[in-house]
Amino acid sequence: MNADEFYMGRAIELARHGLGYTSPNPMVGCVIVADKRIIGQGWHRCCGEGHAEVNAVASVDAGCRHLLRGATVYVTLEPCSHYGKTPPCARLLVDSGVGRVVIGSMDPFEKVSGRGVAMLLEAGIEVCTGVLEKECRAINPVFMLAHEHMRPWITLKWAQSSDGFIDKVRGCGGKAALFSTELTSMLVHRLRSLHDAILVGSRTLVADSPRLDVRLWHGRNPRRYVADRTGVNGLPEGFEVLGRDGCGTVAEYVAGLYGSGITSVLVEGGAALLQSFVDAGLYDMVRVETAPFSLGCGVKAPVFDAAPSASTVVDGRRIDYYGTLPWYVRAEV
Ligand code: AOF
Ligand code: ZN
Repeated sequence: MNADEFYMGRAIELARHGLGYTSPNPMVGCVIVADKRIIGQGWHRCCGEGHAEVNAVASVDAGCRHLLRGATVYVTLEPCSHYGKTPPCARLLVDSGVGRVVIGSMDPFEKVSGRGVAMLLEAGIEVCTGVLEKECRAINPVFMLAHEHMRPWITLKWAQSSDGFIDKVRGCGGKAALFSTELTSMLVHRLRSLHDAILVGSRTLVADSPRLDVRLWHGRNPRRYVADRTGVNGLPEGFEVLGRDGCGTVAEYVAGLYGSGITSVLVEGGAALLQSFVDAGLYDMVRVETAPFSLGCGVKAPVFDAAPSASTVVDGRRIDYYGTLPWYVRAEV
């Protein structure tokens, strides 16, 4: 590991502190080095607030500010060049007089995408790109995918009995079976807090009245959407409706969500809606929790044939993950 990689590694650690609070913005970390010492560091804490570079520059001690001139800045994502909710970071770095900027990954956001680097180069700053690029991209799987593929990251999630039934009540003579425990529910609430939106089918919503919030975890509640092609009666308040305009395929749901600024969606059921996503191949990660008992009857879980990418057992429940696991999910297994 060389010095650039060492300091970039520190910037990556800092970036990860933003988990759960930056979306739809990326997690970004920044370290400022002068005379082989870290004189400033920061990360993007929350969407709408200062970017990583702003926080890093602000953290430099009054007695060290003169060291900014000629300093090296390590940042996990290309500094922005646009006026969004905050002014451009590339301009801030130019005005601070830094001598060199080391960048981990480029920003795929169309308003930045290369313009941040151009702004720095025009000002005569030395720019080095691609340091720990893979690791820096991996901080933000959702942000990268959403901007590169113009659709939200899609997680499918369900819980089932050991004999593959998903439904607790209907079709089983009213017998309720709780697949999850308090601890595994907490993990689900954590997963919810890491998505911009939750999507459920309208019949599931009316039948189960799920709250779909993050009450067992600290974090942001996702926006709640219901897929309702047929105009089901009695939908609860607080849900945005998809599919009423005749756009009722999962691809159309996903396009509608992206159009509303959603960069990640957790699909929580019912079985038919989940199956449509599976059949369309529209998912990035799938989480299946299997309880250690059988139901014998009920609604069949989605048919999904794949080898898990990772598995774990919590409270006797097997949790299988399929597809791509972001670092903050891999940390759980
Ligand atoms: C950076 N450093 O720490 C972050 C960046 O609306 P704004 O002003 O918050 O801008 C959001 C965009 O800025 C976001 O889509 C992404 O392209 C970039 N995020 N850039 O230089 C940061 N969070
Ligand atoms: Zn910025």
